[in-house]
This record gives sequence, C-alpha cells and structure tokens, in this order.
Amino acid sequence: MSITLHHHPLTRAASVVWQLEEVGVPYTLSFVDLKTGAHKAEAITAKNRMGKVPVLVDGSCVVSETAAIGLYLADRYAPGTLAPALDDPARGPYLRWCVYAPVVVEAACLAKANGWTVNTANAGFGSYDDMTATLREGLAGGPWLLGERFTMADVVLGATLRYMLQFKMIPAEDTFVAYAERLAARPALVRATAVNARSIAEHGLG
Ligand SMILES: N[C@@H](CCC(=O)N[C@@H](CS)C(=O)NCC(=O)O)C(=O)O
Repeated sequence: MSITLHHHPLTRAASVVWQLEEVGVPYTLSFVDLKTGAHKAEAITAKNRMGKVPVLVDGSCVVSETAAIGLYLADRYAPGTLAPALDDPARGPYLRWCVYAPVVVEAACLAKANGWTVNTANAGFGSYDDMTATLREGLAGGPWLLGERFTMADVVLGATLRYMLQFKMIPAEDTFVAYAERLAARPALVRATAVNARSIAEHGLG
C-alpha cells in the first residue's frame, strides 16, 4: 500500500510529516494549494468534507483530523511501541493525551486568545488555567507524557504545544520549554522540519 499525505507545509499537515517520520514508513506528499482554494475542490472534499488539510490516504483508508491520523499511523505501523498495545494500561493515558491536544489545549488557547467568555462547566475544554496546570502535571514526570516512554501522544500533543509556545498562546515556563527542546532533538522531527522546509521552498511560500 502506498501512503499519500495531502499536505501544505504551513499547516497542521506539517506535524503529520513528523508523525510519518516517527513511524518510519515511506510516503508521498501531495501539495494542496490553499491560496488557490484547492482544499475546497472535490479532490479534497470527497475525502474530508471539511475541505481542510491534513488528509492521509493509505491504500483504501482515508483519515483526516491530525490527532486521528497520528493514532492511525501508530496503531497501524508502530503497535506496541509508538502506540501502547490494546491491553497495556498505558493505553488509557496515551489516548487521553492524543485527544486532549485538539479538544482541550487547542480550544482553550483559542478561547483565551480571542477573549471568548464561556461557561467552563459546559465548555468541554474547561478553563485555560486548568488546562495549563494539567499539562504541567502531565509533564512533571518526564521526559515524555508516559514517563520514560516516547509515544505518538508526544507527537500529537507536542506539535500542539510547540505551536502554542511559538505563538505565545502558552506561557514559556521551564517545564513546557524543556519538553519542547527534547522534542526538537528527535531525529524524526529534524527530518520532518527539513521535508517541510523543502516544500516551503518548492512552492515559493518562504
Ligand atoms: N481539526 C483539524 C483542523 C484542520 C485545519 O483546520 N486545517 C487548516 C490548516 S491548519 C486548513 O486546512 N484550513 C483551510 C481552510 O479551512 O480553509 C485537524 O486537527 O486536522
């Protein structure tokens, strides 16, 4: 089977390149030109009705949503390593952190950045301060979310945290910065950054 990532290097698709490099499977990038609206054309909307990237196609399997793509790749290509096995108790926290990134971290950061006033009891992402405290505690054991074990949860949540730090949507506290530095040293992230940089240059996005 061949894997194609519908990609734009300045989007969340960049972190799927990191996911792919971590699992170590061959893949092809298919550039989606957001400027020309290519993501709203049928080639993409037939695969993801949202008309958004990333979209991953692996043979007859189509997956969208960055966290879901990470979960898929780890289960399919790195079971027992990047994805804890189904009967491993670590599976619980693993799934929790993968879902926490888009559902809580992203949403709480967006709410704060945009000054949205929400009822934190009803809003699933709760309060920004509870979110940062949860992350702080989650990373306290380190070096990774599951302690000594690096998993796809570190890629999914780590990519979100790196983005939030870059755009100052999360405070540059030692715990968060040190975690981001450990992630930046991952050879797979170094390779992914080079792949994304080549795509930026190739498509004149620099
Ligand atoms: N929840 C989706 C979000 C995907 C998303 O918003 N992608 C953006 C780029 S980062 C996009 O395609 N935006 C173009 C548009 O919506 O017009 C995920 O996590 O993958």
